[in-house]
Amino acid sequence: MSDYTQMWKDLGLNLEAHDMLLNVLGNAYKDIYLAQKNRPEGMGYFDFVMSEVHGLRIKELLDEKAQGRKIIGSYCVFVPEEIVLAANATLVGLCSGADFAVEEVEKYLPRNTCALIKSAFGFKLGKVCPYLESADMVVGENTCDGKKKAYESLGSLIDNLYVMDLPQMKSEQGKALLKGEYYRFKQAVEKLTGVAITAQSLKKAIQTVNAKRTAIHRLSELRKAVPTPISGLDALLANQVFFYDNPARFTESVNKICDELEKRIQDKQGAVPAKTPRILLSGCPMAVPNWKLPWIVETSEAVIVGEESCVGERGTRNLVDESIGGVNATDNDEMIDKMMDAITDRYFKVDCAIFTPNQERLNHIVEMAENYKADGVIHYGLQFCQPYIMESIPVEKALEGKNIPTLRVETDYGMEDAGQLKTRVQAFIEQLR
Ligand code: BJ8
Repeated sequence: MSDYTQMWKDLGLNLEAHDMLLNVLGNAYKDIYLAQKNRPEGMGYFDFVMSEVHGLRIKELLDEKAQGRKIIGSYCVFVPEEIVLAANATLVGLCSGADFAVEEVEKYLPRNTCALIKSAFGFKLGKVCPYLESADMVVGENTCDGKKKAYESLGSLIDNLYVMDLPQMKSEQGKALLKGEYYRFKQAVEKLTGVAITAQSLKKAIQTVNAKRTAIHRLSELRKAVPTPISGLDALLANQVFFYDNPARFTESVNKICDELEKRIQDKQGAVPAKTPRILLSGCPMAVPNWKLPWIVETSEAVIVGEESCVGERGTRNLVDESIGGVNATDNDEMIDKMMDAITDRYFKVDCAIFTPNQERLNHIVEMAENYKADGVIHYGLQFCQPYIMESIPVEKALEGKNIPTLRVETDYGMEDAGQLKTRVQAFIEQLR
C-alpha cells in the first residue's frame, strides 16, 4: 500500500488511532478472509479493495472532490443513490462494524445503545473514518428510535448532517411521506452540488444503480447451487463493498466473479463439500469489519448461502422501473415525477424491522430459506436493537411453521462472547445434520 499519511493528516484523522484500527482490520482480514481455502480468483479484486479501503478509494474520492464533485455519506439503505448520482455526486456508506473510542461514545449515548450506532459515534470521536471526514453531506434517517435520537447528538459533532424522515407504516400516506422526503432530499442535493437533476441524468443514474443490483442478484442466484460455489464470507464482502466502490467498477467486478462461479458450478466445484449444512443469515446489517458471526458459522463446518439483511438481499432486492423516460420524453418535470414515483415504489418495499406491521419481512425470510435451500436460519440481532430483536420471535414462529430450524442470536461487536456463540452455533449445526 502506498503511503497515505499526508492525506489522512489533511483529513484531520488521529494518525495513531487510525494506524491501530488499520492494524486490527488487516489482521482480522488475514485471519478470517485470507485463511479461507478454495476461494474464487475474482475475490482478488475484493481483497485489493479491502487493502485500500482507507487508501486508494479515499484518494479517488478526494480527486473527485478536487474536480468539484460532492461526496455524500449515509447510514441507511433508504437513502437513494439514484438521486445522488443524478446530481453528479457520489454516495458512500458510513455504517461501521467495529467498536471504537467506547468511553468517549458513552459520554454521548447510553451504554445500552446498539453497537452499530455506537460505532458511528466512535469513528467520529476517535477521528478514524476518512469517509466521514471526506463527506460534504452526511445523511441520517428517522428509522429506529436509537438512530433517530442519536442523530440529534451527532448533529453537535458534525456540521453537515441532513436528517431524512421516514414512514413507519406501509400505507398510502407512508408512501406519500417517503416520496415527499425524496423530493426534499433531491432539493438538498441539488443545492449542495449546484447541479439541477434532469430526466436524463436521473434515468442514467437509475440504470447505473440497477446494474449494480442486478450483478448482486446474479451472484445471489449462483449461491443457490449445491454445492454453493462461494463462501458466505466472500459473498458478504461483495455486499459490503457495494457501499464503497465506484458503481460501474463494482458491477464489472461482481459480474466477472459470477462468470467464474458459473464455470465452477458447471464443473461441480463448490466452496465446500455438497453435504455441508446451508445457513441463511437474517437480521441486523453487518458493516465492515463485522465478520464475527459468519466467521463462527463457516469455521463450524457450515456455509452461509444468503443474507436477509440490508447488507444483503433486503438492501439490494427489487429494481427501480427504468422503462420511464425514453428518448421521446419531452416534459422534464413530468418525467422526473414519474421516475421519483418509480424510485419511491422500489424503496418502499424495503422491509426494515422499523415498519409495523411487517409481515412482508416474515414472508421474505421463509421464501429465501426455501429458495436458497437453507437447512436452517440464524437470526442475528445486535444487542439493544429493539426492532430486530422484537421481530426475531415472529420470525422464528414463521420459520417453525414451515419446519425450518431457527437459532436466535443476540450479540455485539466484541469478541468476549465468541466462544459461547461458537458452542451454540455448533450445536445448532449438529442438529441440522
Ligand atoms: S433499512 S436495518 S440500514 S435502519 S441495528 S441502528 S435498527 S438499533 S441499522 Fe438499518 Fe436502514 Fe433499517 Fe436497513 Fe437501529 Fe437496530 Fe441499531 Fe439498526
